[in-house]
Amino acid sequence: EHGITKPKGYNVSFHYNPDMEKHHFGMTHPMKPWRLTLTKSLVSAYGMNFAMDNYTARAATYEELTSFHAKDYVNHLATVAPQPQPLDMENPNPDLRFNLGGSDCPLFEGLYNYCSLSGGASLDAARKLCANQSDIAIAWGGGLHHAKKAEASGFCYINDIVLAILQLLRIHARVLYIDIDVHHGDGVEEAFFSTDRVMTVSFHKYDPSNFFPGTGGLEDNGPKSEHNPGAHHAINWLFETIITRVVEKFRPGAIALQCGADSLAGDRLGKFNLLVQGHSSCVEFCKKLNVPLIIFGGGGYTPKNVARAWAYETAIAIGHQHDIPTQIPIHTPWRDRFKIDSLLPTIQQILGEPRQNRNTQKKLSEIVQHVMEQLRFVGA
Ligand code: TV1
Ligand code: CA
Ligand code: ZN
Repeated sequence: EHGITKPKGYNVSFHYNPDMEKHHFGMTHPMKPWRLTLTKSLVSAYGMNFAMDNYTARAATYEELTSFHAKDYVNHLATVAPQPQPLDMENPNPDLRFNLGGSDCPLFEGLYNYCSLSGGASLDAARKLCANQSDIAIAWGGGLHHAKKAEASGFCYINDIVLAILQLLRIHARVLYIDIDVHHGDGVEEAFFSTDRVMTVSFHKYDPSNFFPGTGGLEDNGPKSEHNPGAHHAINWLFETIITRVVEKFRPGAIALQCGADSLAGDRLGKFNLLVQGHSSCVEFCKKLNVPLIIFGGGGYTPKNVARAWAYETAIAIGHQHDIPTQIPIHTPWRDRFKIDSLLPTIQQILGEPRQNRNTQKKLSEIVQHVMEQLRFVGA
């Protein structure tokens, strides 16, 4: 009697594999694949699965992984032995092949399986869009935006987003990538630096000396060469104003949206101020653009908040955000883990005292101004 039904002629697909959550980065590591279990439990408790096509994602094949990643890197990932003990920030490993085995990217049991499952879900999602069988395809297990061609970085080993965008490019002339994780989407940006068929827009906290990965400043708009068609196709930072103009100029055939939930208030790593309402309004905005949309997860280090955001964003995708009760259903597994029984807690409930907004109006208009100038170089 949840009243959640499927809208006629509008398809949402949900790509998920419960095996992903069984993997552990280590006790003290902030990345908890278990947050996907919590997300799925909320999505199911609300009955949202009745309004979508649900798929158990398969693992990406070696051929699929090497459609972007270097073979020697993927071979190493497939064969390397797990570390006997994970390292932490106090005990770094001085000799890292492919940046693997340090504190950020530990070599844990089943790593290759974890990577292939994340990649497989995002690839399945992309293929549903390409086959015109979904209008919105969701892969919360993906969004691992820091992974490079032959290097792990920032909790990311395989860049499932790049794999998915490469699929979308088979069908679509131009793909827009948007990234609302609190960190800079450097791996996706770098992968498409020299093409004008993918525009990457990352919103993030930028503080080169104190915040990972330190890239993604305003001047970082793609290599500035007359002969590089990728120039001016990487713009960072502010949502509606910017995305509206970007879409007008770039006219993407599909949009790939990374929804890292570490930009939410109360995140263990992010230290940002967004409510689920603000974070998810980005999803709502992208949905209204009426372009095939693929949605990925990403960061998010306070599992209860991650689950709230991704469940609410799933509700937006299926168009039920206004008719679901904001009280978390009684029969939700692990309901006590949510502490506050609302799906949409207030800033007072999360932080007590809200954080000060240290972006000045002047700085914000400078950013918009700068982006608008860059956009003069984009499109026909
Ligand atoms: C083990 C145990 C690892 C505790 C890592 C926070 C830990 C961090 C840990 C951590 C941590 C980072 C750096 C330092 C660069 C390194 C999924 C000089 C309490 C997409 C990745 C952030 C974010 C990496 C990933 C960052 C994503 N912050 N405790 N590590 N070196 N790494 O700063 O964008 O969300 O913090
Ligand atoms: Ca970002
Ligand atoms: Zn992040």
